[in-house]
Amino acid sequence: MVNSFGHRRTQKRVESAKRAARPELTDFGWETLGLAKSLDLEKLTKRPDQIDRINGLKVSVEQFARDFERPRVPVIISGLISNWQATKKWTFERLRKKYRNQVFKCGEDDEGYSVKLKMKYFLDYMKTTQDDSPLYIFDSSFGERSKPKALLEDYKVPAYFRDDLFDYVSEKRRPPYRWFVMGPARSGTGIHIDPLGTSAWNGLVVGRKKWVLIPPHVPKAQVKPPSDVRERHPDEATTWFTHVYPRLLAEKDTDYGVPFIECVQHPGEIMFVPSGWWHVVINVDDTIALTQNFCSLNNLEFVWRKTKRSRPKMHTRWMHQLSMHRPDAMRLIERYKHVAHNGKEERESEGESSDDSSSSSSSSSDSESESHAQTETDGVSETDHVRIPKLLSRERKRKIRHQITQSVRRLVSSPNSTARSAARLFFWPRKFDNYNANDTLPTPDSSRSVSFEDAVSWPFIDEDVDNA
Ligand SMILES: O=C(O)CCC(=O)C(=O)O
Ligand SMILES: [Fe+2]
Repeated sequence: MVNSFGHRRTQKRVESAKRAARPELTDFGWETLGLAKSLDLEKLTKRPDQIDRINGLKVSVEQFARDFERPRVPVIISGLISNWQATKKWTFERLRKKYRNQVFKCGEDDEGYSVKLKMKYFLDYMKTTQDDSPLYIFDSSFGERSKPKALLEDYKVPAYFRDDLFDYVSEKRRPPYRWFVMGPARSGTGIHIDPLGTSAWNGLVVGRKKWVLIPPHVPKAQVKPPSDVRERHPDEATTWFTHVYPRLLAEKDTDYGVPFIECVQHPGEIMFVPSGWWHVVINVDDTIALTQNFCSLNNLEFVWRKTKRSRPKMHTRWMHQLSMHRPDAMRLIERYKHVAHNGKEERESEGESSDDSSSSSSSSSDSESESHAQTETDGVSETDHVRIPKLLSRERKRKIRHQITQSVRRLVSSPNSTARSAARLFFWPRKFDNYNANDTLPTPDSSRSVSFEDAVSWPFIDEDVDNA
């Protein structure tokens, strides 16, 4: 690496951060693939956007919940960032001045410890990097450190996302939920589903991000880079955009094509990522953003189920707090506890606890679960990291699948409007009408369809069944 950096120590600091964060690249090299030259990011921005856009000043909180959050429809929201101080204060120059000696997390080492760089070194690096998949600041603890804490003053959680039921978990125990995100072009986040069934919003202050979002029912094998290209940059956005994206485009109009939404997010816009959706993001320019994950009444079912299974101790404390402060949430949870078994209402706890109780990891220690969730949340594919409690017998898997299928069948054929709208999560929202549970499911351009059995294999169910 040539030292053309503004600070004398940048090279040394960056090299040591890189060795810690990506030791596997020490021999292979960071620029070996030549993506700085060969990957045409501008070209990615030329494709037509397919996402809904709304003006956040014109859509009420209730409308947003009804039209996007509950049916789990991704959307880009404009109009809600222009009054953030961040639009003035988050320029590379001003951040350099204000936080020059503050460290920010830009990776994680093999033991799960944060790899950090001072703002001044990172900015130096960012300006000049030719790395194939550059370091990326993804810092979830800025709000707990005396100086970086000031960043909290620079943005405001949009009203749509203000009710976060994880606020009832102590700050110490709750999973990481807000990130200051800054990185050069080509940095980004590989394909993943956000942890614990949460949804996310991502407010972009500087630069453009290219997004691809894939519905929850699409199986992991369809969206992950193939193993032969996973050698060097397995989980990086660049690998996805060079190896998976071309395939999805090529197969788009075939009957085996994967449905997806692609779009470019511009500065001033907020992306809403509903729970369960796969997504992958590459920074087209140098970007600065703020993202938060949350649990609301509208994704509670997913978050509750996941938390119960993978964070049992936190779940118990959370339930205690919710029962004291949020009867509305508790009423919903009572409902979720009943799932359909062959048309009969039954307590779900029986099946779940028998799995959990013999678990070798998920209920073994709370601190294990804590660090696990941290890894999950740091932009890594959740399903890669979920540890499966025990090997499930083939018969048990079959039973689980059957139970799920039955409960979803019941859900989609229910005349009750809430259930019907929940059922929309399996399809392309606007196409849902008079659905017959025995049919195949309409997908985006309705030239393709997904079989019912495929549609019920949500990632959060598959990870239990298939990874076992
Ligand atoms: O801005 C990005 O890189 C996407 C972040 C993301 O998807 C996440 O934090 O889960
Ligand atoms: Fe994400």
